[in-house]
Amino acid sequence: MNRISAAVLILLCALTMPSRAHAEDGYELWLRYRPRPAAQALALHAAASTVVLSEPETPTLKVAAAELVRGIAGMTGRAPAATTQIADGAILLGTGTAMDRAGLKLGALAPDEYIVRRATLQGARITVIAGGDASGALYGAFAYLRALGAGALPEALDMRSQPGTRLRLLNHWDNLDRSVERGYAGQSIWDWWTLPDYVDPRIVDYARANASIGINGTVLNNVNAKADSLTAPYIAKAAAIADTLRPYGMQVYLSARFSAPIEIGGLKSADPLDPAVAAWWRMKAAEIYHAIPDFGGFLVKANSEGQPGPQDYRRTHADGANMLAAAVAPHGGVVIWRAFVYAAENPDDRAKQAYTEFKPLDGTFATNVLLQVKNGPLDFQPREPFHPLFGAMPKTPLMMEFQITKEYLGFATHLAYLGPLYEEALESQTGIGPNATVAHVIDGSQEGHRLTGMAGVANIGSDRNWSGSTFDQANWYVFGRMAWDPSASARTIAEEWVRQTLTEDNEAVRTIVDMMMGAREAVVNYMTPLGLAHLMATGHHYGPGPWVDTLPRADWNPVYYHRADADGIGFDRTTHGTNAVTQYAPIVAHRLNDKRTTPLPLLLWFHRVGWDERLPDGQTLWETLVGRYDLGVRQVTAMRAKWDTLAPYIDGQRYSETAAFLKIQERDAQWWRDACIAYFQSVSGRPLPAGVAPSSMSLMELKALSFPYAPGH
Ligand code: BDP
Repeated sequence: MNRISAAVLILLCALTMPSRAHAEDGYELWLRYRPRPAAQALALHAAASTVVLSEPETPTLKVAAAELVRGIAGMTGRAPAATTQIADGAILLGTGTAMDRAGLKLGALAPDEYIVRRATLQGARITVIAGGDASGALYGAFAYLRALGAGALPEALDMRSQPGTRLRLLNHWDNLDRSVERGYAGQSIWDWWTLPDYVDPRIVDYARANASIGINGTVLNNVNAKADSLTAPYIAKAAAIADTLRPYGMQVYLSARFSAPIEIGGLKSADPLDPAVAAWWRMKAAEIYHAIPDFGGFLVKANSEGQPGPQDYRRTHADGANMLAAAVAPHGGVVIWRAFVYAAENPDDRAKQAYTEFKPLDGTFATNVLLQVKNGPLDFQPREPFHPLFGAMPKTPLMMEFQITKEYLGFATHLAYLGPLYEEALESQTGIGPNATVAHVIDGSQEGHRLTGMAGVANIGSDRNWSGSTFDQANWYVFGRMAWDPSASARTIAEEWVRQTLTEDNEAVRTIVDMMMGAREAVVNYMTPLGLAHLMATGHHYGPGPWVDTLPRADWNPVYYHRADADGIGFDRTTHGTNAVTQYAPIVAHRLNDKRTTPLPLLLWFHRVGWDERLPDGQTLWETLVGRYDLGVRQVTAMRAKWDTLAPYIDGQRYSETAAFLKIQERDAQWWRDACIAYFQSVSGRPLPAGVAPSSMSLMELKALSFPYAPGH
């Protein structure tokens, strides 16, 4: 006992005190490194007493070592010393190559891959944290700390992991005035005004958080881009951010406005086949790489929602992408071209348009182009089927685009853990081969691509808690973990996050994980059950607007999506309707073309169903629909009740904020339910099923609600 420092004793005492003693504001995210139980802390003293680098220090190894010191100090009360001596209890940190030279036979490791295991070197029992490269070592350090945080004993550790995708990117929809499109967590964390002279230290914590979950790149600016981002002053600002992120293995990317050669280059055209345009982009790329040698590349939203693009010159998306790809190729960069396109002039089912445009281009893209496809064919709805492009473009690397920020799922105040949504998309069977899931398309294994990636539209802002709410941090977390392993389990990741972020009490963990796992389904139920979509109010997308039918474009109106009338509801996308089903592989199309074999959660996405038609359980569609709305409200009420039991386990600030947000969510769920039932009843003319309460507000009152100052818009 005399070897236990006073600090440890203090920490051990602290462990017996209620966790409420810590004031927590969420800033530390999942990297809290709180004191470990005594037995584990003691084991760590023995097994993690020093940190030794296997090779000369690089900026990345330096931050990896610093993180180990910080984490172990937090968990045990004693910081391991940095030494150069191999002795019992050392953590040897570095690349596998250096360790092999030192006599450890680790074998070849891929870039970003890591091994964490016990080993004997020079007669000493040590822990090895080895990476395929320095970033691999950094990921290994975080994996080690994560395992300890989950209760692992240091002697038992034996882990090896490599990422399933190469580009694991956040997409910030951040504007140069620091507003964030669809952002609900304050202002942009990029303070363009003071950059590059002042770099907010917070950016270091942003980088740490991302590295801890394997995110290795970030697109700094909105896909609805300003050309100004590509001017010299803004390149210098981006370079300052890149310098800060680089040690953490993160690369910077920029959204490029296709018409930039005209707007900031003085050219008359942005035609991708015009040699002067191509030359301008080559020059621009060289200028960027001069300032940011490891610049990742360009993300492009073209010919979508009014953005300029190659089609303005009667060129194809491939012409545009390949011209930019040629500009960044000499520097090792990529072009990430978005498939989120739909055109006002095109009267075809909007859910079909991306496939219609891109499928014929398969095989025509340059080798450094990735096509970034949203998880579903519409637009980040609470539930959509998987996007039919997954599996339909075998010659093109397809990158997944998820939305982490909850534009269509109640902003930051509604609790909706997105792990199940991501998991549902990733484990969807594309039908192009046995067990050919979307995850296997994304990770390149299905079609043999080495260039792979996943992007998440960030929910990060200047709010102290980064994401606008405690539980929205979990969505950032699960995105990173699933980008690393697209086949990972949403539940396992939720539990991992809860233990690091909120509490380790087993009962409380179970309760919270259950809440999280059911939350997205509750949102689906009170907003858009049974395959409905896009019933949100106009513009800001908060709250119900199923009645909206006045917007200039047909496919901006909720009535376009639900198509409810006196007979029934739903969008016929079968072979008798818009034929969208045939965009899927035949085996999938066949199943979705038939009401009886379409999964109930997607019924109205693919089919038009009469109000009185009976579903497999014997209830009519009308009864089922109303029942789902009621269920959604009850599910939120149940979440609130569960959260109420957790006060003893959660620190005051995060507990009460979540409690208040759940109250908002319950009120909003009721509002959604009331509005949708009242509206659909006005259309269906059916009486409310027995025992169902009428809406507390009239349809007229509900329609009159307006929120011109909703955030993020
Ligand atoms: C929609 C958003 C809009 C984005 C667009 C996109 O409402 O703000 O610009 O997606 O992904 O969902 O480009």
